[in-house]
Formats: sequence, structure tokens, C-alpha cells
Amino acid sequence: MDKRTARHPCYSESAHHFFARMHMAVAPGCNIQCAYCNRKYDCANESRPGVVSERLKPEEALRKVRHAAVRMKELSVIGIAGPGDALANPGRTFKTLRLIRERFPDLALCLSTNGLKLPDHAGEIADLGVGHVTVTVNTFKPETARRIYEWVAVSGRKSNSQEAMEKFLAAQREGIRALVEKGILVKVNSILIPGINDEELPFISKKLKLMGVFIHNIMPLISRPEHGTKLGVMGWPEPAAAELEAVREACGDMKQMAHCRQCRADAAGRLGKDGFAGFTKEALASAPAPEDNGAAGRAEWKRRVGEFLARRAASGREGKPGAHGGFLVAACTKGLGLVNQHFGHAKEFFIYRVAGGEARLVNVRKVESYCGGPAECGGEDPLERIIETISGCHAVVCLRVGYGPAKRLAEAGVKPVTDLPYTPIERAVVEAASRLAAKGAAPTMDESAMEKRNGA
Ligand code: CLF
Ligand code: SF4
Repeated sequence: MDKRTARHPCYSESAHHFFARMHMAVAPGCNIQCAYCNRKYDCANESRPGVVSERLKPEEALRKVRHAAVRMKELSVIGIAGPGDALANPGRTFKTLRLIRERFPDLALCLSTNGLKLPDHAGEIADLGVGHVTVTVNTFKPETARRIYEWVAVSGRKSNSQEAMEKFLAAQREGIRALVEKGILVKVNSILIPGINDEELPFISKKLKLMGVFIHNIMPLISRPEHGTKLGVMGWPEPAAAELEAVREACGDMKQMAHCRQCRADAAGRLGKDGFAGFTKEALASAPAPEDNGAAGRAEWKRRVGEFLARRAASGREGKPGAHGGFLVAACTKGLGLVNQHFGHAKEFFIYRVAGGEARLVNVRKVESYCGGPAECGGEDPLERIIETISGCHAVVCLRVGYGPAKRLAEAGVKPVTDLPYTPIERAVVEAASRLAAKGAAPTMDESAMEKRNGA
């Protein structure tokens, strides 16, 4: 396992079952305006980039980490992901990172940026020991950029001109190259915007690989009118899960991240399990900050995870039986990389494409929350939504499933598999696909949602 990613939940799919990140919302301002972003919208129940309950000063961020460090043994990464752009607020960002680095030398530092100011700060990022940087790259074409960015601030002026976009995109490329040269692991996030940059993404992915980018994270556009973003107000469509998965597969030459949860700028905990509410200024107001930096607890957790994974590997349970075909299999898990969750308790499903005996995670589909109060609820059957979430899958592996839901799943063409409890997820989904193949089930046609949309 790559030591640089073994404990980073975003850079390693395996690590995200065991380790946690915590975001410090110290960077409120931004130097560009993306057509999919509105940081004024704030909802404590919302999980998406740019959303934050409160903004912090560097000293408040340090205090927050001091509490989290003794409460969360699985904490391994401190990240700055907004709510604006980390490098549009360099004073606050670097002060925060310096304070945390001094007191918590074992925690990895991470930041995320639009890249405009990256060429100016790559040196300081490296000097501070930030090992992981995410840059959001949505296009390499200035004309596409003009549709995605309402303005970028170049030479002190906000502009949407072709020239401003050329400068912005050049800064992104220059910044990424500088980071790669310094040995920093670069992740690129790209927002999949149907009809704007979807067809560019396979080319972007290839080019990023050549540039030395470590991993590519293609995220679906979130576009709801109530968020007040330009695209949301325009009613721009969000990509369907199948479309996102098809684009990720088309970009498959480059290492893909498919387990991103598009988290908040004040997220805390393992991906998908957000504990930010326990660390607000109000929640911590009366508690003295612990002196212990929690390193012993984190070292012990790391040791136990290492032992657990070694035992699993030695037991042969990680071996993959030979399978075939392009089956799509969903899995329910509550952590540790095992099939260990009841179907009815799942809030999200890990979606694997199984082909040639290999399982590849292509998405984590969230079940839309269905309780919006009586006015919104209208008596809709929650099971319908769950089944809709895994539509297109051939099977779902889970710990258990009730008789009624199992019947409904079967009617929807999804085979429930419940006799692989506590099996490592990848092995379980490959086994489920093997059984489907043995029974003569037809694998999915490799249809692309994009092709369908384009009428091809
Ligand atoms: Fe945070 Fe981003 Fe670092 Fe991770 S998030 S700054 S790399 S520690 Fe992770 Fe969240 Fe997806 Fe980002 S799940 S939105 S990829
Ligand atoms: Fe919002 Fe980030 Fe875009 Fe700035 S770079 S406008 S914070 S999404």
C-alpha cells in the first residue's frame, strides 16, 4: 500500500473505511465565481462543497482540532476546503496550517483550491509539509471556461473575457506542474456539467495523467434552484448516476476517485458520516481544550487497522474468484470495508462494476433523504426511493433484508444477496456477479447515458 495515501480517506478508497478527515472553514473569500457555487446558502442538513455552519479564525481552528484529536482516534487528515478558496485567503490558510503542524505533527495536511493563485503559493505549501493538494479543473478550453465561470479575478479585475480565462487556465496548469515537481500528491476534482464539459472529460483525464496528477475525482453537478447558483436558477440538469458512472469509466485510464461525498467545508469524521455538529464553537464553548494531542490514540488505531488488514489478507478472504461480464452490483456497508449493513439501514450504496473477475467502484449513490416533513413527504413510499437509487444494478449485497423489500427488489430486477455477511466488499460483489453469470444472467450492455441523451 502506498504510504502517502494509506491514511488519506480521499486519496485511498480503502483508507476511507478506516480514517477520517476534518475541514477547517478558515477561508471565506473566493477569487473566482463558479456558476455552480453559492456560499451564501447555508443549511446544517446539507452536505455539499461551500456549505458551512460557521467560519473560523486560525486560533479557533486550532482549538477545534485540539478537541477532535482526542475524541476521534481515526482522524488522520486536516484539510482546508473553503468555504471559499484556500489560496484566496493565504494569510488565514497558512497560519492555520502552521499552528496545526506545530502541535499535531502526525496529522497530514491537505488543501483544496481553484488553482488561480497556485503558482504564487506552491513553494509555501511544500515548505509547510502539505502533502496533498486538490485543484478543481473543469476544462482546458477558455471558451468552455466562460460558460462555467461567471468571472475570474485576474490582475485585480473581475472578468469573463477569453483572455482572463486563458490566464486562469494557464495558472492552474502551471500550479499543478509546480506541485508535482515538489513531490506533492495532486488530486484534480472536475464537476461533470452535462452539455458543457462532459465530452471534454476523457481528454482532460488523459492530460492530467501525463501531467503527473495522482487521482481524478469527477463529481456530479449539484444544481437546485433553491441553492441560488447561476446554473441552479437556470434549471441546468444534474447528471444521472448512470451518466456519472459512464463518464468515470470513459476516464478509466487515469486512477479515478468514486467514493467522494462532496462534503461540507466544515466536515468532520469519516466520509459519509459527518460529525461537524459536535465541534461547533457553541458545542465547544464551555469545554477546556485538552493538552494531550491524542497522538497515542491515533497510533494505536493505525496499528489495529494494520493488523486487521493483515489478518484479512492472510485469511485469503481478499482473493477474487474468477468472474466475467459487466455486472453492476450494489453493496451496503457501515465501515471497515465489509458487508456489514442491513439493507433497510443503508443511506448510501457502493456501486461496483464487476468485469473479468475484477470489481471497480464506480459510484457511491446516496439515497435521497425522504423526510422533509408532512408537507413534502406526501406519503411517498421510502422503499421506492431506495430501489430507485440502485436501479440498473443486477444485485445488492447486504447483511440482511426483510421479506417485503426482498420481494420488491426482485420485482425490480435486483437480486438481494445476504449470505456473504462480513465479507470484504470487493470479494462479495465479485462473488455475487459470479453467481449471476452462473445462472445465465445477462450483463449490462455498456450503454452510455450520454449517448442516450445525445440520441446516438
Ligand atoms: Fe478535504 Fe478534499 Fe483534502 Fe479530502 S475532501 S480537502 S481531499 S481532506 Fe474528499 Fe470531501 Fe470529496 Fe473533497 S470527500 S469533497 S475529495
Ligand atoms: Fe465556490 Fe470554490 Fe468556485 Fe470559489 S472556487 S466560486 S468557493 S466553488
